[in-house]
Amino acid sequence: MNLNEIAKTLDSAAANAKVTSQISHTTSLTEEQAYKIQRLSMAERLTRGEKFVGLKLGFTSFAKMEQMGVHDMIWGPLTDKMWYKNGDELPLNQFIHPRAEPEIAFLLKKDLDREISLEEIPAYIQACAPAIEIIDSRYENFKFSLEDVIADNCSSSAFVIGAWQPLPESLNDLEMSLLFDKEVMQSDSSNAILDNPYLSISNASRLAAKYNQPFKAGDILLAGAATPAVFVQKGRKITTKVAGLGSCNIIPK
Ligand code: OOG
Ligand code: MG
Repeated sequence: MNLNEIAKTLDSAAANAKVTSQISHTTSLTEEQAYKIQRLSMAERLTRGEKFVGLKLGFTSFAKMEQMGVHDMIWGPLTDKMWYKNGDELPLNQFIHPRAEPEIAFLLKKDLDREISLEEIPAYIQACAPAIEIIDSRYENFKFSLEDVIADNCSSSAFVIGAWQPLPESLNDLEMSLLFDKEVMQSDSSNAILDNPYLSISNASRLAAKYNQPFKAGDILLAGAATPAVFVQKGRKITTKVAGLGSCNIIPK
C-alpha cells in the first residue's frame, strides 16, 4: 500500500471539493498509518503555501462520537487557508457537504513541547474565544472509520474565532449553542467537552509532545464540538454563542 498515493488522493479531493471513497473499503490502515497519511497530505498543502496555525481536537464530546459512530479522540493541524474572519462569507462552492459545530478556541502564549497539567494552563494560554468549526469530510455520505477520518485530516475545512477573552477561572457550565439565523440548531453545556474544556489543552499538549508536533506561541487550539454537527444551509447565518464568552458568525453563500 502506498501511503503517499492515498495522501495525494485525499489532498486533491479536499482541494477540488470532490468526494472520494473510504480507504477502509479497500485497505485496512493502522492508526499510525492514518496519521502518517495525514502528515503527508498536510505536506502537500504546506508546499502550496498554506501556513500551519494550530491544532484541533475532534471527538472530545460523546455527542460527536455517537453522531459519527467512532470512539476515540483525534487531532490534526489547521492552516491559515481554513481561517475565516468573524462575519465573513463562506464560499460554499469550495466545500462538499459542510457541517457546522460550536466550539471553544484557545490562543497559546508560550511554546509548548510537553504535557501540561490544568494548574499550568494560565502560564501557557493567553485567551479563549467562541468558535465555529466547519467540517467537510472528503468521503462519500460523510461516512468513515476512525482511521479514515484521521487520514482525511479530521474533516478540517474551515473555522471562525470570535473576539479573544481573558481566561475565566472555570469554563464549566457555560451554555454553548449553534444557531442558523435566530434558530437554535444545537445546544449543550460546555461540560460536554471532556467534562471540562480546559482538559482539551492538556490532551493537545500530550499529543503534540508524543507526535513531535511543534506547538508555538501564537498558535491556536480548537477544543472539539460540544454538540453534534449540523449541515450548513445556504444563506442562513451560522452563529456560535458561548455564555460569558460572546459569539461569532459566518454566512454561507
Ligand atoms: C470529524 C471531526 C470531528 C469535532 O469537533 O469533534 C470534530 C468529523 O466529525 O467529521 O471536528
Ligand atoms: Mg470540530
